Amino acid sequence: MRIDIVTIFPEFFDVLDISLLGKARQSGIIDLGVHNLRDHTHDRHRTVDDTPYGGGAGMVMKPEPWGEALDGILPAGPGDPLVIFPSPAGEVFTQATARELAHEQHLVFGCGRYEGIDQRVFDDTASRARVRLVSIGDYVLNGGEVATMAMIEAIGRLIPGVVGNPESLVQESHEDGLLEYPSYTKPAEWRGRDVPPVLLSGNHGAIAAWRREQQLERTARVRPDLLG
Ligand code: 6GU
Repeated sequence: MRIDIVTIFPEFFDVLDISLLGKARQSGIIDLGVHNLRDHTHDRHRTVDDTPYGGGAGMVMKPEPWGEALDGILPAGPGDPLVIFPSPAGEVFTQATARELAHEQHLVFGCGRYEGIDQRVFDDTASRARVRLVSIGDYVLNGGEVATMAMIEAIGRLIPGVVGNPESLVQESHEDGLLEYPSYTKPAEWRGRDVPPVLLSGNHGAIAAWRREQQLERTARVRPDLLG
């Protein structure tokens, strides 16, 4: 998968060199390009924002640097790109979104800052590529960078070959619509706390039933909204 990111904080994405995603990049499963929006400005101050037409608080990101940056990225990648603009005004990103996006060949993330990006950037981009505005939850961040990082991690680990053991993907929170069951490892007793005896029983049917029960109990207690 090819991933391009447009941002005024390219250093933010240096951490994608490490961990599982870093390995996926080294092995060529993920091909990442990080682009500084300010490289597409042509004034002495490298200006990316201006005051809003119609007045109001804050600044709006100017369309020209965005247009030039995306002009360079969209035709260069493979096939039919999907452009994601992280935005608290977007559709909410879930595990289902991550699964869907893991099949894409070329994702482009446009990280806005300040009060937003000139609307014409979305409209112009939508005239030559698929565009989605995506939020990572009901709270406000200062910009799209942290949201992009979260989405790339959630999507990247679903790409075949990124997570070593594919079994570990199906056994976790949200994959079956429930929260994960509690996990234990050695020692069998620690600070006076025992591992639930069923897990030491060797009875695989009983273990599976106990884990399911734990998932249901935990989901009902913490996230009743998931049970519908
Ligand atoms: Cl994608 N962007 C910003 N700025 N804030 C958010 C968000 C995205 N998702 C939740 N809050």
